[in-house]
Amino acid sequence: MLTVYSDAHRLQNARFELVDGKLLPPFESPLRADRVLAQVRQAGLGAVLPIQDFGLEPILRVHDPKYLTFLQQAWPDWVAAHGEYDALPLNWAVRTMRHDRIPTTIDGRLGYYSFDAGTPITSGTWSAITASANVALTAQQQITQGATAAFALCRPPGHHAAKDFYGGYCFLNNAAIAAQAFRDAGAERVVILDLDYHHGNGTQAIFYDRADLLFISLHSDPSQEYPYFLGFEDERGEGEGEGYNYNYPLPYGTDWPQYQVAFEQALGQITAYSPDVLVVSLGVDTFEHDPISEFKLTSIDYLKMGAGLASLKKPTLFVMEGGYAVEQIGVNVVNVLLGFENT
Ligand code: SP5
Ligand code: ZN
Repeated sequence: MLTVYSDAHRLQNARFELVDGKLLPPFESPLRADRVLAQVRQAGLGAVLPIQDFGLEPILRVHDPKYLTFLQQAWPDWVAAHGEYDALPLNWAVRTMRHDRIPTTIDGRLGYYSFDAGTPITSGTWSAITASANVALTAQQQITQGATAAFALCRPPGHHAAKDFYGGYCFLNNAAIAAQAFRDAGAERVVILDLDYHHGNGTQAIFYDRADLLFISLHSDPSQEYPYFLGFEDERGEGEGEGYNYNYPLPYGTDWPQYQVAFEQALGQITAYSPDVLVVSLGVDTFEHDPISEFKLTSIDYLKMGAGLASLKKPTLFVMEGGYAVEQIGVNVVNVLLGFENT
């Protein structure tokens, strides 16, 4: 299987991450992608391709132009206001407050366009996130041109980012951008299966009213886990999209036998939908030793996950999302890909 990778991910390198009331060394660090790439090479998975630049057009098919302008300008605006510290929001428009006025100054704009304070904007964020989208688009193009599978080694991740807000380490929704690019290249039905530990709230929101994209997510129950405010079982899509959104919230402590029940149900739904192409939002923060998560999948379980995905026999684009156990992130991700290839 071919991998697409760009060194530009290193430009997203925050000094700290606000977590549990502390400013800690970031969980979402450049080391993650470095380790995955090293394992791709060590396992001899296949060629590693550089990115092509697709410009802003395919990104604008998913994201709001004003949001992109905000992202592009956020760092210089923040530095002019506060100096060279990582940019974080401090205010949000909850309930009774207004969403129809976009603030003009940087602190207000950070709050308007985000949903958490755990996602720092740095000097290199814009370069890193556009490169990450191009990683997904380059891999997408390989599949459109006939490859049966490809791995987009995206960093920063994307699935928490919606049309016009960021959060959860995500700014541009790489999987959604690639899925839309498949549609624009002629695919009629696309599935995004989100296997990250956290609900893919951004991806769900982007496609919620559409029947041309089936979104299925297996994740930790949002009643007790981030992102808290989306990802429940009763979210089934709206309008034309009704019946094309499925969530499988699972409890803390979920291990492979328990996970597998939901996973196989999802595979059945994907088969019934009969997509032209499958996009997998691949987070390995379901791992038993992940530092911020509560599932219990083992490294061997990821081989079974890959084999299950291969049984669908569809062109498959793997898009890297979360996973924070840096010692094992490479083995876990590559096990999914090897399990897929060797089935
Ligand atoms: C792409 C992705 O996986 N994003 C995840 C963002 C999660 N942000 C919230 C992290 C909160 C961690 N709290 C538990 C820390 C354990 N002490
Ligand atoms: Zn996650």
